[in-house]
Amino acid sequence: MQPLTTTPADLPGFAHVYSGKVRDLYAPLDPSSGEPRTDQLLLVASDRLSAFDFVLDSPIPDKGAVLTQLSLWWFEQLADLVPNHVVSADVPAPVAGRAVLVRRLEMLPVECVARAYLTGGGLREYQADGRVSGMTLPEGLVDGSRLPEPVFTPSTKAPQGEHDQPMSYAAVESAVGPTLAARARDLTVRILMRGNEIAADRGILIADTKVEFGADGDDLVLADEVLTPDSSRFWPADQWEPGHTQPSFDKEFVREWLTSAASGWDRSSGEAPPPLPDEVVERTRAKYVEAFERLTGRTFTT
Ligand code: Q0Z
Repeated sequence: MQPLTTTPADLPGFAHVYSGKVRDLYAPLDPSSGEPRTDQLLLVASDRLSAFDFVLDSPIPDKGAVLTQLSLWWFEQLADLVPNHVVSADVPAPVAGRAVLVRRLEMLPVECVARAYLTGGGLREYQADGRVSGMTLPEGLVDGSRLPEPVFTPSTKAPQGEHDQPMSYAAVESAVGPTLAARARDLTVRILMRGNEIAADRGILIADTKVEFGADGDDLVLADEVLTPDSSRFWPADQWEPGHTQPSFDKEFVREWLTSAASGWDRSSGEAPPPLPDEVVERTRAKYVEAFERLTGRTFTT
């Protein structure tokens, strides 16, 4: 396993429980017993950046705060569609702005993905047999095509380091039951549609998104992060041109530099990528801030 480039913070009053590629999870400690609470979690977004399946050595300053603030804003925009897991954004000083205290939920064992445009794994399925997640799509679609309507393309939750596998809708029904499966599908699609309605005016296309739900009896609660560049593909609307890979709104400078001769890195070598030049770090930070400011209409401040 690669070492994490920004180490999870030591947070008094919290026990570190888990770290993903770019985020860290803590349990609040009960002040009386000192035991971890089982009803809440602290979700901390780090400044780590992943590219080409590697966590890079160069953190992107403020990335965790920008994504946390964007996710909190989206939860508000979506509040009439779905309740969410947020308890409070009042968090310890060392993680101020980039952490959220949340309700600990029984998570559905499914990555809920919706696609409005065809690319990535969905495109590969379509090229194989004209279908995505068992649904037949029109002929003639290419990388970046807008779909006639957004589709639900669930996947399995793969263990860390492995890739999620596409899952049929029937498999989701078997895993969570038909009622929750239908609710997860409808909500995932509506979240992406609402996201694109809002983003359309602001120069960003949201090609696809992955959301996570917790169950509260027969009701679903939106958890984790939502409609961020880490959970979704953001594309610059003015550069959208079906027929080739679209530039990423946030990671384009990183990908361009890492695959250029200047980086000296050979993607096929299996070696870790080198640290990013300061200019690439700064331009990438500016893209995250730009996404936040365009979408929310607010100024990003730390
Ligand atoms: C989210 C993740 C990581 C951050 C578990 N409300 C919830 N209840 C129960 N579990 C979760 C949540 Cl959000 C949960 N993740 C993904 C991993 C840092 C988020 F290391 N895992």
